Amino acid sequence: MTKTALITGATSGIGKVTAQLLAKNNYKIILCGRREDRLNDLKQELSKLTKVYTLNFDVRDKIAVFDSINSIPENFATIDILINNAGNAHGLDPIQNGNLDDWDAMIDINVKGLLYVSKAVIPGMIERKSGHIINIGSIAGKEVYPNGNVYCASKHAVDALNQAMRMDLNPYGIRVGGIHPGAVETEFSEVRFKGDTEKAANVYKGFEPLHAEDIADIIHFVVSRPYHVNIADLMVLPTAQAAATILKKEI
Ligand code: NDP
Ligand code: 8X3
Repeated sequence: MTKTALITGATSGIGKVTAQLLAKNNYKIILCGRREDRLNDLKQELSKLTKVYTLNFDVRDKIAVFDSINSIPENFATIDILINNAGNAHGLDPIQNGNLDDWDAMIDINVKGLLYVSKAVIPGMIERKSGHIINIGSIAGKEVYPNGNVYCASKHAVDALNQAMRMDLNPYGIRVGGIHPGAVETEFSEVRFKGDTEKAANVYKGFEPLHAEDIADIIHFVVSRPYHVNIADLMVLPTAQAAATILKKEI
């Protein structure tokens, strides 16, 4: 039977390419994000391949999250797969210089947003006693690096929540797994550096980073395993990266 996947952060990077790959593989897709023009463009592109529905909400807005998810029409309402991908880093400053708005954004989007969306989707999974939740963490959720403070804390929280969800949802046959990428070239660094494209491009100079396609391939692999297989935790790095700050760069 055709499965339905709800993907947060589907307007860019890992989420967008995952939507494209799952659409090619015949999953029905619910695309989520704030940038409505991008949602509409992607819907138009993917509708040639599969059935697509869009939800335009900010994961920080809990009323919008619940209203949006509760408004999903009947033919998309059975969410088999939830990909909790929306998230970003905001700033890269030592803790003493940290910007409070950046801190709020990272905690509110990466942690609370993931919780709100999960809370809205999980009841249907519990009722059906089936479902699969993929939480996109980060190498920043497995280790801490200088100036990464609050972003790392938010992704450590995602790692903890991934483990906690797997335990709490175990009685209901719901699979839960985390994927933790290292450096992936997306809009991530542009967001972190507030639109400074040169600074963002520099992050990926001198080595081959992961591409969004690499993570999308892995997400597709994870969600297409037979039901008795749950890939619980995966860290995926570019070959040039050994740890958050250990990169073999050709200069
Ligand atoms: P992008 O910036 O390319 O994509 C981020 C996505 O998140 C966008 O679709 C954006 O959509 C969405 N998003 C951001 N804020 C909100 C919000 N408040 N409400 C709803 N959606 C939001 O980055 P990536 O694809 O790289 O990031 C995807 C995930 O992967 C993130 O969780 C990130 O932390 C994680 N990650 C990324 C790594 C990397 O090196 N790139 C490495 C490890 C993990 P819109 O703006 O339209 O709302
Ligand atoms: C994104 C990768 O190394 O900037 O999560 O934290 S890193």
